Amino acid sequence: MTMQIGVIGCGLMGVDHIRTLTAAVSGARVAAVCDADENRAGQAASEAGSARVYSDPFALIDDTSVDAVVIASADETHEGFVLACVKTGKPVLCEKPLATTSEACWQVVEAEMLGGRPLVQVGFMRRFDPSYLEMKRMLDSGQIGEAVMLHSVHRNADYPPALPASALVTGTGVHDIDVARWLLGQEIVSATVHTPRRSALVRPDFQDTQFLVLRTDNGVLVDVEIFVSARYGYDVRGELVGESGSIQLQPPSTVTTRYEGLAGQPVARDFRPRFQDAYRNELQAWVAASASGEVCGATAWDGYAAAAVAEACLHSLATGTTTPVEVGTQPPLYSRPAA
Ligand code: ISE
Repeated sequence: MTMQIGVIGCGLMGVDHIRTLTAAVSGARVAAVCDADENRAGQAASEAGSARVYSDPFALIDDTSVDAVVIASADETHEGFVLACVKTGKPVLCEKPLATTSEACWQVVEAEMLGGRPLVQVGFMRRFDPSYLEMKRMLDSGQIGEAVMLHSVHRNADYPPALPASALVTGTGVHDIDVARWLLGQEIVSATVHTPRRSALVRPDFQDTQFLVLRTDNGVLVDVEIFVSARYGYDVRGELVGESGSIQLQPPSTVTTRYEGLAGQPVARDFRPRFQDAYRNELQAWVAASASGEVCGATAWDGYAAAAVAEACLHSLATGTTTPVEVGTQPPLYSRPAA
């Protein structure tokens, strides 16, 4: 069976998902696309060969020939669209964040509990990235002993001007928060945000950079540098330190070039090349799971827990204090082997 997919939001990420679903994912076809900007939606539809074009996202969700939905619209629209998908019983892959507040994420968790089954996967694509998966595999093998610290660097060349200051944490740092929870298999219990002096080169309306220090329930310390005006390119790094060794992510380039007195590797402008494999693996796994009535990857609960930590970071940033995080107990609906 070929799953008929509807994609809501035809910006950078929506179009990237349409291309990947069309060219590199088996068992799926993009059947419908939706964007408030009909021109943009029309162009995105042509990336899929042919697809129905909607400007009303709820009409796409209600389209009975659409089996499953990808949401890649603006962060603040996610909650309403995800809830509509859950109500109609359709599997949904929602780009991160699941919603902009933990309260809104919790509405999704409650809707799934009411329906009796999870339908939501959150687009934390690093869980499908070969280098992060290898890091997790090695940690789980016990080779470096128990984890002690996790260092994370998350830099963007620049940032869309329309995004609010809070999105540095709720939309960017939230990836590192999810990686920490997934990799370590622990909940984060407190967050402290430190801020260095402001660079004169960054947007005046927000604090860039930020340094998050998170503590897990098992005492592991996680630090995350967020820097979204790094200019030179997109750069994600990570090192996990264990009791008897460490595991470091490697940049995905396979060659080093020597040219005009310099040796080096290219640094891409944005996240798409770095996480190309992760996005493809994520979409393929989602299509396969949805076709068999299952879910994989990050659940709505994971989306909720990550949002709760992000909120604690925002509170710490505003108050200068260490802020506790209390996510409670994962509902039994979500008990399954972690993906
Ligand atoms: C951006 O907002 C994203 O959505 C990407 O997933 C992430 O990799 C990037 O660093 C974020 O800033």
